[in-house]
Amino acid sequence: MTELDSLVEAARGSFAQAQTPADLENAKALYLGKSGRITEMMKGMAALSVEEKKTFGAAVNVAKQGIEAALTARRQALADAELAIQLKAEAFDVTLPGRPLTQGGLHPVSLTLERIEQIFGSMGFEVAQGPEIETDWFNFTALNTPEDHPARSMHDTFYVEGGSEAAPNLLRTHTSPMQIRYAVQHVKAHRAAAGAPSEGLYAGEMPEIRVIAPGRTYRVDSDATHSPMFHQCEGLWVGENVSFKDLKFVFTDFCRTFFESDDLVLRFRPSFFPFTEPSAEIDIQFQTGPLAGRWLEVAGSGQVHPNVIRNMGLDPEKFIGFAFGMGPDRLTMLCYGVNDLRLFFDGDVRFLSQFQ
Ligand code: 2NL
Repeated sequence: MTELDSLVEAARGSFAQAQTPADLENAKALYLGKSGRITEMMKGMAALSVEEKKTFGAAVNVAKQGIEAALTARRQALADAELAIQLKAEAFDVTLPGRPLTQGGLHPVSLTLERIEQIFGSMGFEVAQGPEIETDWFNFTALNTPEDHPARSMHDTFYVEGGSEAAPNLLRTHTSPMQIRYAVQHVKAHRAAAGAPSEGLYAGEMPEIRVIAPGRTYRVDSDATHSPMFHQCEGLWVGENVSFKDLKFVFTDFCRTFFESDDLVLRFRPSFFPFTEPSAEIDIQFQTGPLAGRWLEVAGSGQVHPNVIRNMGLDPEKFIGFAFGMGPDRLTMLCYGVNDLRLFFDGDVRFLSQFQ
């Protein structure tokens, strides 16, 4: 073996020992670098004769190409090994079962609202929805609420920008304003259809107003049983001959269907609301089950105040009716035995998923 052959062998050997690209580049420097063995040999050729240069130069070139080939091969081998390690680290098992998609569902309060709408819908009530930012007129004044009523204070109501001092805007404190809007529209449409003048109180023919207004409402109040945002569903039935008897029938039927309890009984307890006269709280009592025997307050109600009938554009000598208001959040708590209202609005999936 010539000296050049053993040099190529030695280079191959040290390249093979290099375990990283950096090791390999260091080993390369020993042979092909500025003062590497091959480079030194080429420099030394200056002293040789022309003939010697030819033969020795050719041999050195062959050796240099051999070393370069070994270097290239080792570089590739190290790169392949590195890629193999990386692929192994990033590998995933395509045979693993997929993660199941969790299916969402309606919020428990939405389920209650759907049930309320369905039951009253079956009794001929329309569902009216409208603005949550209201005017002072629709939220208070039209509902016969006096100027100095505590509900109108900054402590109890969220006032918002956009109105004037005389007619401020606010977040509605109940859904009654929507019933006023609905009634005014209803009266306008039917007096036009009857060819009656559009001014003054209406005392002509008109189909009955039968409507419920479900939705979000807002009051400055926050503890385990009060949330600054809560839900309400109000109902209104106005006609020429609608009485408390009808209210009792409709609401009894509603409660028995809603709570799926045919022997449930109702009690009307005298109360006061500015928009109704007379007014009553409605209590229910289950005869069986975990809540049996206790009176539970579920709604406020009453005969619509003549001033409110007037603000709908109707003549109170001709039209009469009843209204009620209930809290779907509280009804949902009763249905499922939930004791903290705030759970409904925390958005915790562990709680909400129990209602699917
Ligand atoms: C309650 C009390 C009530 C009404 C709401 C009403 C609506 C119109 C006219 C007259 Cl447009 N009244 N709504 C009447 C009585 C009671 O709610 O405690 N709600 C949770």
